[in-house]
Amino acid sequence: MNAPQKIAGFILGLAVVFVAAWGVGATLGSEPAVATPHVQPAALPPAVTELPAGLSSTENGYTLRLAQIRVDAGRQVPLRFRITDATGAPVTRYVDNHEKRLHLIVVRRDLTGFQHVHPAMDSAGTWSIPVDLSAGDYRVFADFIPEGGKNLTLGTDVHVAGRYDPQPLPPPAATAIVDGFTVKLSGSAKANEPSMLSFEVTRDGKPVTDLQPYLGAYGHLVALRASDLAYLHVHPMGEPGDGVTPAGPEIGFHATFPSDGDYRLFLDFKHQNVVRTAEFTISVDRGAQSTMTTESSDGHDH
Ligand SMILES: [Cu+2]
Repeated sequence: MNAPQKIAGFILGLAVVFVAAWGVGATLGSEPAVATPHVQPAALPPAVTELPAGLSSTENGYTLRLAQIRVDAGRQVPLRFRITDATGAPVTRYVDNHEKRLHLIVVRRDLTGFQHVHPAMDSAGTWSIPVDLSAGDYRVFADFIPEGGKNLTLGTDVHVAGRYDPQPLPPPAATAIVDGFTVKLSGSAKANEPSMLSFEVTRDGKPVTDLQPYLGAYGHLVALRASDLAYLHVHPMGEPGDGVTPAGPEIGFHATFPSDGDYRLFLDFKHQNVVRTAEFTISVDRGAQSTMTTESSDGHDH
């Protein structure tokens, strides 16, 4: 044995002794002094080990690469990018997801200027789409399934030169108005628990019951964490033509928010061939951690 091996052996020995002692202590001490009767193991939130989507430009070998990371402000500015695989080659084969090969979300980092678009890809694997950009830093998300892979959302920034006046996040509100449509959000969200969000669409006080299918559902929802623009995968409840899902006025979604705090919701819905986006700020509660204190009202789901 050389010196490092001896030291390593000594440390390992200490560790074994320590663990053994700790085990004895834990066993001896597991009477009332250690037990905490109010906290039941079932009340603890499940361990969330995966980071939310969209925080990284590269994952599982796939990388989102913009042709330019600095562009000029303007309307219909061409945005070009590639998704490359582990060998550095552009990915040209994708699996349709929500009726598209790739969904591109562009939003300024102050959560204004949201755009959800579907770029076109050339045979070399370069995607392009015109987008509207004002001065500031934008987050660009590509949401796709590479052939033979799993669903990924990669995110990267594009910088737009000019004077930037960042907007404050609007406070949480249950109602959003867009182009004469009123959209009301109901449902509360708790961190690390499946949450149900329901949106009711009305116009001139009347329920809208002739929504059109958009991306395989009556609505498409993107949720972004305000603090870092983490991107949540949100799933619509039911789909057009399944015999049970109405074409409005209610549109329902499931989501699991990875933490408490503010999130911005962007609901796309289609009516008379126009897609509109209703935007909301939602404050997500701590959830499981806070339910350790006894709550008297149960079965309350509004
Ligand atoms: Cu899309």
